[in-house]
Amino acid sequence: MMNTLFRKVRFTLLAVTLLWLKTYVVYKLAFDINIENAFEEAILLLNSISTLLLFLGIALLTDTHRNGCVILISFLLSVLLFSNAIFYGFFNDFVTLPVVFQTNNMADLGTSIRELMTYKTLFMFVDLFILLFVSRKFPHFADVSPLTKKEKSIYFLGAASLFLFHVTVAEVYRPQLFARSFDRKMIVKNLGLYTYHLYDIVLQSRSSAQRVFASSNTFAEIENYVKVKDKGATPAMFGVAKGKNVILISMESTQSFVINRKINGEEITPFLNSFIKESYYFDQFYHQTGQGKTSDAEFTIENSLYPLDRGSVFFTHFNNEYTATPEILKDYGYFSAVFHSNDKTFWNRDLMYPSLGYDRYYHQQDFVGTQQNSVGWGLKDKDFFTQSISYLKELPQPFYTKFITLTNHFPFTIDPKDRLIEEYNSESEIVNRYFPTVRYTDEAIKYFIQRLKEEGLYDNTIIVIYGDHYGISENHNAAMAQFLDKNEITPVDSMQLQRVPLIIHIPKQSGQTISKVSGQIDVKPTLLHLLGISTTHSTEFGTDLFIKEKDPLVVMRDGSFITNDYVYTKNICYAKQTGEPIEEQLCEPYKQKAKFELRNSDKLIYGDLLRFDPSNKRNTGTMTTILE
Ligand code: GP9
Ligand code: MN
Repeated sequence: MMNTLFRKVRFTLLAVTLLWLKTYVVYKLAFDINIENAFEEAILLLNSISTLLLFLGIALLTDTHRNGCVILISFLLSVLLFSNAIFYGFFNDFVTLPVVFQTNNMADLGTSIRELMTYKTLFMFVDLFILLFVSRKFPHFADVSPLTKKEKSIYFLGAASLFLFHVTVAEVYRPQLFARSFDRKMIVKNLGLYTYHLYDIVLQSRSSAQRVFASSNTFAEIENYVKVKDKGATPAMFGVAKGKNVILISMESTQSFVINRKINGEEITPFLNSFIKESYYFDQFYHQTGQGKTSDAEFTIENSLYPLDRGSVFFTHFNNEYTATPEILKDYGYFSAVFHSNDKTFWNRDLMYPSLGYDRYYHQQDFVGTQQNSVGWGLKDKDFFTQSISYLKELPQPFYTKFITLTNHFPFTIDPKDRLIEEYNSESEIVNRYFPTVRYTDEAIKYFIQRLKEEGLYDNTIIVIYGDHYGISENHNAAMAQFLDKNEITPVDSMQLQRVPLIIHIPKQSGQTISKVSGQIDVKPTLLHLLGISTTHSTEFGTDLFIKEKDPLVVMRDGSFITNDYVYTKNICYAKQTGEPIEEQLCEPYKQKAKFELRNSDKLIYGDLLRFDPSNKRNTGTMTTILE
């Protein structure tokens, strides 16, 4: 009987084998999965077999068109694999369901995706041609006679047992695998890409249910947690910028390693280097973004909450109730606006900004874009600032405004005539091109500040400049090691590379460099305090940057963290000074705290709990207004 069964399923098994091998090759070529020993390599090699047997087994349930069905399922799974490879090349991460629904972002990703398309992409579909060929030329091999009930049971019981066996081995080897949904690399490495996607579907349904079951009690619990955090302000700084205008500048993909550095003898950020000298500069400030990139930075900076571990909050929870900075400032007579020259729907901004309390969003349609003044996804930064200024000077004051730059975006292309410094010389084209685009944005900001002075806005405006997230991913470690003059980029170096500049310029203050370990989550309370607004009764996870903290902790979205003495990343505790691994126990208390922080912030978002905040008198329920 086994013989007849084999004859009936061998075409399906051929498809499984081809896809299995292809998946492994993609694991090795497209994803950066860290393998520590032969056992891990074996897990990686075998992890997709059982799910592929189950998925492709669906074809065995049909008798007519069975081979077509096998090829169709292979094709769909190949598309999934292929999308992950492309997405990974760009975001260094795997696709999640919320990301798939961000399709209106995908159109704009065109230029970046083309950059990632190489000959490798062709190879992605080679197995399908083999299957087509076999089914046509060797109909005898591709036998489609129906399986008996018993045969079906044997096939599926076999595949399901293999699946259970695999999940058990993975869970024993790496306990709490399912509890760490934010660690996608870990899940793919141990359970395989296809099981990961099944799990992602489970997560999605669970998070949708959370809002329905959330209650004001959960909010009270979280509020109690947040209350015991340090809500204080430094008396010397509280209210120093009371009533002043606010300008936030989001610098695309700008990391701290460019500050005060030169290539080929030339400064990369000459303007910022000098501006820092007359501002408060935070040189141990980290981005905390996840898959939502720029939008996550915006979210964290204006809400003092963590972004989510999957997707962008701008997409998944734009309808929630928030108490963001623009909304709070409304009560103090501020008018708020955002300036960004990309399509208004990118990152779902047109729907999210009203929920954050913004009065106006100046987007692509408000700017005049031509071939000459645009690059990549929108206006060149300098033209963006030029055109924005004419709107800005007409705004009612005091205003709270945010300017999102764009030129320094992957793949870092620039008009040769805008190139103020030479490219770098390393094996990575991306790293080489990065420096001239950063240099360009630096010049654009210099020009903007100059224009603010000319318009008489500079002296009554507080200016906050921040880097949104990394621009150079770990895929370019070799070039980065060359740039930083190191033998290699260690895990601790990688974490240190997550520092982004934060500059706060307060009129008539000379500022200073502050080396407190801090993150984007700390910006909201800091800014409110500078404007003389207390945060005692609002729900923030961050701490005022001007407060001296004994033991500061910055938590990254993937659960890793940094303190004064330790760096915890990829499940290993390191001494920050030496970069050497140390006893896990030293990181343990922080690890618990980090987990607790993320869990509480997530609960708040998934449950839409700020709707229960009694101090949130602006509670308006569901947001329906769309800003034009
Ligand atoms: C797009 C801009 C860049 O509007 O904010 O987005 P990113 O890809 O950096 O998140
Ligand atoms: Mn960005």
